[in-house]
This record gives sequence, structure tokens and C-alpha cells, in this order.
Amino acid sequence: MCTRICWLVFILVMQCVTTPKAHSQSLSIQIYDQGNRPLADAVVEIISPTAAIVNSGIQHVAQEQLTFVPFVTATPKGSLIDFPNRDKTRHHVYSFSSAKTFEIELYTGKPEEPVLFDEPGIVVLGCNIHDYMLAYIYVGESPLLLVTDENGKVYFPEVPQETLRIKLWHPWQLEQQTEQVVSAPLKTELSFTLAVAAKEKPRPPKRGFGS
Ligand SMILES: [Cu+2]
Repeated sequence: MCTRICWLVFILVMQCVTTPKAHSQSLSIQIYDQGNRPLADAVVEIISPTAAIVNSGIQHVAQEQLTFVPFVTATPKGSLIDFPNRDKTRHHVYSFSSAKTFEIELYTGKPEEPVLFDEPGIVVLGCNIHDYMLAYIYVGESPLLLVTDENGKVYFPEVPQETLRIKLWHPWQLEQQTEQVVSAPLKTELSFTLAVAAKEKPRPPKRGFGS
């Protein structure tokens, strides 16, 4: 009896593992700025009621060479993020944002514990010691969210084949409302334009500052 049940469970599990998921596909998205240049550091979030929540593990926003790395992080709500300090100098990381208010007082190396981000929204990071240091954490509602690379691209290996709401966000975007709705059947490649202000990423002053 037990052996038969075990076999049934085994067969069911194997079917789940080996059967390709129906009604899903890959999707590449290219983001350009208003000058038709590839836009890096843009968040692309696909709001899908059927997307499964996945545990992506603990992410890192490091401090390296007196700068936050990466400049923009996207993570679903409920995620943990660690803030390792890889510099020799101490940093004091904080956020006053309503989506997450916290601070990690002066430290080097690895902080005692990661920080939980459980409210969707934009979290602006700063450092009490180095005023120019700036980075952003986009806490999303959906697990389907990525940040564009240097070429302005993201690639989702698996999205549902259904009408999608796609939210775009960039720290320097000029428009408030940037949501797009893409009707099924979906293409495998999409592109959008996001108008942004012309700004440089924050960098440490050339010499003699806080090192
Ligand atoms: Cu600092």
C-alpha cells in the first residue's frame, strides 16, 4: 500500500518537473531614452496575477570604492538585502523613505543582519558620512522584475502568455505614469521609451574625500 502511494507521489513529482509549463514564453525588453539611446538602470516590472512568487535569496547592495553598487536594485516585497562594506573606510547607510526607514550605523565589513523590504515602493539610500552617495531600491509587487543592463535590456526567461501590465521606472524619469499594457498574443521582443533627465550617476570626488 505504502509502496504504491510512494510511486504515485513520485510520478506526480516527476510530471511537474519534466512537463514544460504551458502558456508561458520568454520576453526581451529594450528600453530607450527620449534620444533613442539605450537606457541602463531602468526597472521593468511585469505585474501578473498568475506569476509565482519565488524566493530569490538575499541580495546585496555593496559599498565599493565609496559608491553604492549597484546603483539601482529591484526586488520583490518580502526580500532581504545585505549591505556589505567592501571599503576600508566606514559607511553609515540609511533611508528615510516611507517604503523602508532604516539605518546601519558606522560599520565596516558585513552588517550583523540583512534588512527586510516588505512594502512596495522606492527606497532611496544615502550614507551619513559621504553625502554624495546615492542608490535606489525598487521594491516591487511582482517577482517578475529586473533592471536594464548597460545596453538598456532585460530578459525574462518565462512570462505568462496573457495580457501584461508592465511598469517602468527610472530614478530620473520625467513622467509620473509609465505603465504599459501589452495585449496577448505577446511578441518575444518589446521596446519602450522612457524620458529621463540628463544626469550623471553619483561618483566620489576625485581625491581627499572621506577615504
Ligand atoms: Cu559612506
